[in-house]
Amino acid sequence: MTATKTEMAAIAAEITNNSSFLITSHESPDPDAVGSTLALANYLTSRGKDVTIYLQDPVPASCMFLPMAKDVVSELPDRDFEVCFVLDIGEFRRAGKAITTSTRINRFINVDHHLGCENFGVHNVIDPTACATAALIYRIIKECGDEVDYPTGLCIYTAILSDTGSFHYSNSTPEAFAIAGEMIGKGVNAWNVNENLYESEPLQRIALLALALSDLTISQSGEYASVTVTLDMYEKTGATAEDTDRFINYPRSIRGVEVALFFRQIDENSFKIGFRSKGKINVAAVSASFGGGGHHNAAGCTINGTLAEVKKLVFERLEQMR
Ligand SMILES: [Mn+2]
Repeated sequence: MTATKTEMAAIAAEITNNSSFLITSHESPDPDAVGSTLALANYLTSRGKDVTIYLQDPVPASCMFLPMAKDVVSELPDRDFEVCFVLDIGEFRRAGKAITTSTRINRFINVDHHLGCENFGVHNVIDPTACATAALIYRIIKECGDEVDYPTGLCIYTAILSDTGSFHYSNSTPEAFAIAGEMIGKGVNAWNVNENLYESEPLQRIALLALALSDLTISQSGEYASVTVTLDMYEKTGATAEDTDRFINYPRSIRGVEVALFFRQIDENSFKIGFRSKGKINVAAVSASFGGGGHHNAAGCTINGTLAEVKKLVFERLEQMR
């Protein structure tokens, strides 16, 4: 923790001593990526700093209500940057080539809560016990001796709400609740955030969900359950792969199910398979047996074949690995 403390002080000094900053996060940004990026952007702007916010992929529609979301650029401006904050990245390569191969960025500051993130920054704050990267942004603001204002707080609250699964996951730490509580005290409206994140679904997503659930499959043991999205379903509904986020939570939510599966067709003869475990079964081992990767509770792989072949293969492997 001492090293982290020193790093926090060094980051506070970098903020004080520089006037312009680049802030970025990972590909396909989730609400913590967007929320932590915009929280820092709002904070630095409130201190009169010149801020460039770069994300290689678009901000999801559900996050467009966040302050400064419209200021995010998808192309790096033609200029030099002294300091680039890289947030919630997991692995440096996920920052994208424009960032990782840039000759115009002097130094990186790495702020993350992913276990095993490499120390690519001149300063690195990596705390896997943090509920969200946005909690680390909160700590940085406090380290600078400042209070979090409403716009910054709205970004932090949203990021924490999302990364904790609305305070359902085991990373719903005392700090997560404490920061969230403080932000509500600053005027953040919990219903308004929920409405933006979870009650503003595009119609085509729900139409796709209906089709995905129509292929709900449960193993004989009742421990494994899957849903499926095929190319045909996209065509029927006008939805895209982006609309499939959290579909896997439905089979997981069934009583007795230990592992949920999501079969998502990517071309004529291949499927991406997502695995979510409730904890008893290590799905990283299952996905690795198909050449994939992941963690104990969340993993994925790609398998070639027809839907029937791929489903049979995966369900049989799960039964074998019990
Ligand atoms: Mn995160």
